[in-house]
Amino acid sequence: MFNKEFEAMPLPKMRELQRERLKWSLTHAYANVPHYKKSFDAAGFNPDTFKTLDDLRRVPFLTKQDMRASYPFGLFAVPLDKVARVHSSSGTTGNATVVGYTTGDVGVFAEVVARCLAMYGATEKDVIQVAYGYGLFTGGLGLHYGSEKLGALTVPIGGGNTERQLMLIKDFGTTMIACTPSYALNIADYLEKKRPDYDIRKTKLRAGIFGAEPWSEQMRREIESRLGIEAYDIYGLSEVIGPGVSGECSQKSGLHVFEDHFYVEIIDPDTGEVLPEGSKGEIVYTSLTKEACPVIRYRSRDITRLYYDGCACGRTLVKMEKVTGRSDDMLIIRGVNVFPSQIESVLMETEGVEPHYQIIVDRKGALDDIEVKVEVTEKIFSDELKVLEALSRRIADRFRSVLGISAKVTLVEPLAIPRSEGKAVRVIDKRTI
Ligand code: DLL
Repeated sequence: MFNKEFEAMPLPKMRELQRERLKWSLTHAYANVPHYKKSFDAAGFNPDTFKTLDDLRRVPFLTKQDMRASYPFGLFAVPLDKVARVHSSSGTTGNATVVGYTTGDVGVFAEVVARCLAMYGATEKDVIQVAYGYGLFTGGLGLHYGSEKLGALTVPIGGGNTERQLMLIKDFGTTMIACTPSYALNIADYLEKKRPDYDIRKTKLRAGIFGAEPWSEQMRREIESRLGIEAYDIYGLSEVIGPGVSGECSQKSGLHVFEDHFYVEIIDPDTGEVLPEGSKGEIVYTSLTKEACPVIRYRSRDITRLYYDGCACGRTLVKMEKVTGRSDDMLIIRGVNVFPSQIESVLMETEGVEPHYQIIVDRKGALDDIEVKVEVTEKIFSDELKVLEALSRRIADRFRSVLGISAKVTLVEPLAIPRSEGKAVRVIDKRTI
């Protein structure tokens, strides 16, 4: 264990630690963030009255909309000169979610990722190739600092360029690769189709650190057998810290949540009621130590279940079931979070486009594939082909720059998209997970 004191802490001691830290976090948020002052006051909650963990139920939730409305720095609880880093959850539009970290928060981020890596059996002898995107996305830098904290040799290659990934695996003796599970499958496809001469089993690669998007047990088996490695799950979300909120131990039977930093509850997504132990529902997070950007009862929209029945690995930390669904319409396309409403706003600012569109998500080979069908006006549709091509290229460029995704844009004639009697069917997700 990377930090046995916390990872194997006796439960009564952990609950007491959480109680103390919760009190600090609530007080810190209330005193320094106008949003929390306002929402706590409106709910008649004063952190001074916080006594037991159950008192948290009296505290209002924080939603993604609240975070967006506070763009960019409205939820920061410390002055900007104390903020050492920012990350952002998606795109570059005004409604992205921005999170800040003090130097202390950056240290916690590295610590929780290092704990995950140690759970997967990594030590300072490992060579960890970080193939998550670097930049505003938390994946690249998150894994990077965690790997350095562990003392492993860290290879900051970033996402994409499969040929180069394969070259470094061989030349640098990479033992672990961190990337999205769909990219791992993409590497397997690439090897089969383009590099039958490259025997990945003859390299030192022995494990993968996969997350940022849902993936099934079936995908795990496929990755493990095609690449000849162990596939481990890493989970997290920018609002809470990034990757490293939880990770899988060698038992591969749920992800341990680092409860000394994150307090978790499961609620009914419709009523907001806290559900009894073991129930499936939406997981809600409260940060216990975050200085720059405390989150209090953040509604993740991720659906899971918590297990409090101990683990053969010796950790006492609660385990969460693999996340396989969400309670909102957020799509995760190749690891990038996209809301249909963001696609809509790009379309709405484009001249000649009708407010009728359909988003079709599928998995082509290993990678997510997205097509946006857009109705155009009669006038545009009867225009020359090159006018239509230029328009679809312009829309695709906007998707790339605003949302960070490459989508196929298909322009269709007026009325081509089926109208529905009730809610319009905007998204057709053909992926099985
Ligand atoms: O995806 C952080 C991350 C980076 C996690 C690298 C793991 C590895 P966001 O971009 O804010 O942060 O997206 C967070 O992605 O609420 C889940 O819906 C989904 N997600 C993340 N990890 C997993 C996972 C990063 N292991 C959102 N399994 C979350 C299922 C996941 N879903």
